[in-house]
Amino acid sequence: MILYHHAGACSLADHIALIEAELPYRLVSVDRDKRTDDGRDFLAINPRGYVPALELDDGTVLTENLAILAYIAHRSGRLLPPDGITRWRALEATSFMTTELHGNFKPFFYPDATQAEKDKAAGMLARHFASIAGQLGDGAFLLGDRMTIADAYLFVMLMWAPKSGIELPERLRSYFARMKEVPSVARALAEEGLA
Ligand SMILES: N[C@@H](CCC(=O)N[C@@H](CS)C(=O)NCC(=O)O)C(=O)O
Repeated sequence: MILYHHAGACSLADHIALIEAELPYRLVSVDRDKRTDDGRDFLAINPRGYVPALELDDGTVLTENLAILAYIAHRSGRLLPPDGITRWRALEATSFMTTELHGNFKPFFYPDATQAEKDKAAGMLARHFASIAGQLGDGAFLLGDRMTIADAYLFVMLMWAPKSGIELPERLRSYFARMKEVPSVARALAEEGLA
């Protein structure tokens, strides 16, 4: 499989998940001009122009973080329990993060965003991070003792927060420090030149 990605972008979640799932993959990097590092037009691969995109071995291209993460879990039998409430909580948390967290980071990425837009987004992000912090229990991961797709995504959101001036609750700061030491996370960071 090929993961089309950009270093430090939300595609890092899928990269972490592929490593954790022990699925074979190759990384192809996409630049801001939508060119791949092997010289192709990324818009011909994903006309929406977003990373991540996952090219399956038969050439099918899957897009959208939630779908790609769920696919990785399905293919590997890891990162999502087969049934039980934790499976649905993991999908719930990942959906919340792809929409409410990721969506509210957008003003920090757009150079033409106003300070008022950034302030509003920062307030929403602080509320949403507090709500996620409230979900953390005693386990090492968001939903207990086993890593799920929600952890891969949460890690990226937490990595973005300080760069956007968002102060995180202490519980999320220690969660982030723990996650950085998880071998799949450390390897993904190293492969993206972020270690
Ligand atoms: N709805 C998409 C959003 C993906 C997305 O926003 N990707 C960003 C990187 S984190 C991107 O490729 N941005 C490029 C652009 O806006 O042109 C998903 O959840 O996969």
